[in-house]
Amino acid sequence: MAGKLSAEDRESALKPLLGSGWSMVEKRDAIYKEFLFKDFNEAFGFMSRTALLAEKMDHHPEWFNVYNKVQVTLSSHDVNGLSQRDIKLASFMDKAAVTV
Ligand code: HBI
Repeated sequence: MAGKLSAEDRESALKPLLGSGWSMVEKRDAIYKEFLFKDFNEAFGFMSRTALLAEKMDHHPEWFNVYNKVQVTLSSHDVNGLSQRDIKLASFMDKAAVTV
């Protein structure tokens, strides 16, 4: 499985995510985003679709949900930092969040 994001990856793939609401987590090589939905039904639909991809990827988010809010942290535990898997999952989540 590929390793931690290279400097080039961070410039080309991570930077656009940081420009679309994701932010770096303090003291961790991880990214964080808070998603807000109309209600719980939409939030859970987003989580359900994400969960299916996460399971298929064998790569899972760290997330917290209360009602219409989903707080997400992504990092690759096996490389102790960000990998392309996190980029893929974050990009999917951004799309899934607007197609509930
Ligand atoms: N999810 N975010 C994340 N990082 C991992 O390293 C990871 C995972 N889900 C499952 C998984 N690894 C398995 O390959 C085992 O390492 C648990």
